Formats: sequence, C-alpha cells, structure tokens
Amino acid sequence: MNQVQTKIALTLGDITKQGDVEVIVNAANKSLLGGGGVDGAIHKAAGPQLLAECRQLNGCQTGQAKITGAYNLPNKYVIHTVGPIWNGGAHGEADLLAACYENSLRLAQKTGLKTIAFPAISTGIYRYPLEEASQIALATVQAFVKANPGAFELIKFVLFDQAALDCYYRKLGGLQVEL
Ligand code: AR6
Repeated sequence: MNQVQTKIALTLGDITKQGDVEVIVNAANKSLLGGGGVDGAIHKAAGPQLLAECRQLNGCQTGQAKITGAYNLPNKYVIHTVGPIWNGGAHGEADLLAACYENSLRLAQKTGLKTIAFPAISTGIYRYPLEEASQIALATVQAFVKANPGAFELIKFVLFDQAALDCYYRKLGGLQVEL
C-alpha cells in the first residue's frame, strides 16, 4: 500500500500568512469572540465575517475545538481551540493542552483536511511555560500521527519568535530519537 507520510514542520512566522495549509488553529478563549495575541491577529486578517460566524457557536470549553470558515485568510478553515490558563501545573493543564491538539486534529480529519498549522497554544497570554507546552504539543501530535498514519500530509508549528522555534527544535529532536 502506498501510504502518504506525514511531514511535521517547524517554521518561524505569522500564522495568518500560511497559504500552504488548509486550516490554521486559533488559540482562542471560551467566548470565541476574539481577543489579543494570535486570536486578535487571526480575526484581523480574516475580517468581520469570522466574528459573525463565531457568534453562532455559543463559545467553546477549554480543551475542545470548533471549526469556521477562514474568510480573508489564505486558508479554507480556522479551528478555534481553547487552551488552559497556566495555574501552576497541578490543575489539569497538561491534559487540557494535549486535548486541544488532539481535538483539533480529530476535527480537521473529520472535515477531510490534510494540512494544518498550529501556534504555540497557551504560551502567550495564558502563560503556559514554553518548555512544557512544546513537549506536550509535539508528543500529542506525534502520537496522533502514529495512531492515524497517512491522515495528514503536513502538520506545521508556526512559532512567533526564535526562542520558541529553538525550543521546538530541541524537543522534536529528542522525540524523533525515541521513535
Ligand atoms: N502567529 C503565530 N503565533 C503567534 C502570533 C501570530 N500572529 N501572535 C502571537 N503568537 P496567545 P494563549 C504566539 O497569547 O496564550 C487571546 O486573547 C505567541 O507568541 O496568542 O493561548 C485569546 O482570546 C504565543 O507563543 O494565546 C485568549 O484570551 C502563542 O502564539 C488568550 O489570548 C500563543 O499566545 C489565549 O492565550
């Protein structure tokens, strides 16, 4: 059988400018009505129709994901997921963050999408430490790829600064050795 391999890529940049993926993931809040950080950038680039569609969704629980159109973005869809607010790490944050990645991938797969880009969910305004968050992001995505071979062609992490990119590179190296 000719199984398509999933490429996992790391890139430095702005998630609103990733024309090579069908869907980008938004690090939203439970209202889904916009905010700062990557959420603000996505709404600004998508235009007001995105907010209009989000208003129909009745919010989203932490760890869950919902999908909308992408409007003026160079993608087909936006998946909105709500990361946990960091509160010391003993309040279920790790499971909730893993659920964001897992549920976003499931929703994309269910929609028939093969290419997806993630930001570093929860690592900005929600203060999740990057070391731990990047480990969870990469391990969750790699576990999904192993369990669903060929489901995705490209899973991309779009990191906003060099420190985040370096951190992901280090973690990805370690995980690949473990495989
Ligand atoms: N492209 C890629 N990554 C970005 C971009 C961008 N354009 N802008 C910021 N980042 P944050 P959170 C990075 O704060 O921590 C919002 O108000 C940023 O450097 O956007 O999940 C929501 O409405 C950081 O590494 O999301 C919620 O209220 C990462 O994206 C709350 O913030 C996530 O930072 C969610 O907080």
